[in-house]
Amino acid sequence: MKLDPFYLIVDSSDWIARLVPLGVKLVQLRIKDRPDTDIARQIREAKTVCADHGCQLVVNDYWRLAISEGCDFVHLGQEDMADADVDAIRKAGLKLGVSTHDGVELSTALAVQPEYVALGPVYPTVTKELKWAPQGLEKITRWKANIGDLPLVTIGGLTVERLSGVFEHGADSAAVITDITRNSDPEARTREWISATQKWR
Ligand code: TZP
Ligand code: MG
Repeated sequence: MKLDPFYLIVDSSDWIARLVPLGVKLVQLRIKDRPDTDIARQIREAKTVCADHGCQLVVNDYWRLAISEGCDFVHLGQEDMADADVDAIRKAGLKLGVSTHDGVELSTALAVQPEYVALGPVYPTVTKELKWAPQGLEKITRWKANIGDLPLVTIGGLTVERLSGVFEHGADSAAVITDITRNSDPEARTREWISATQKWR
């Protein structure tokens, strides 16, 4: 499968309603520590916006709700994978993306035949406390050599200015939180991402 080169990650359905209509084609709803009822409501809202705008919605962590709400793509970290019922996810027809940081995690990820593998953090990130040091650009090339045609998502500290670096090193898609959601003009920055990723689309 082919992934859009611009992978927006946000922490609410409000962000999705605000930015997806600008032309975002791949978005992850990544909400932490909210009651299931609230997550379910936000998934429904996000799903409607994404359907209206031809955008692929990926639900982070909450795979049971993703199934019950009729979504078609989930993203899981390594810890989530340990708890998740991958067979149930597959039986429900959902696609799966998995985070990786080292070779062992890559093997774990490849064992479930995911639709993409994510590698990060490429650069330092303020979004998440990670035990992993920044991975650097060369590791992108190694990861891509390992996974072949499987799409490689890169994440962590990415900005418009850093896009050429990740794509030239083998990334298929660049995921972003901070450079957009903490920008003084998130709409304008989203448009910059869309146009900057055009040549890898
Ligand atoms: N996993 C590795 S880095 C990261 C996640 C979820 C956050 C990346 O976000 P940002 O804000 O674009 O650095
Ligand atoms: Mg997770």
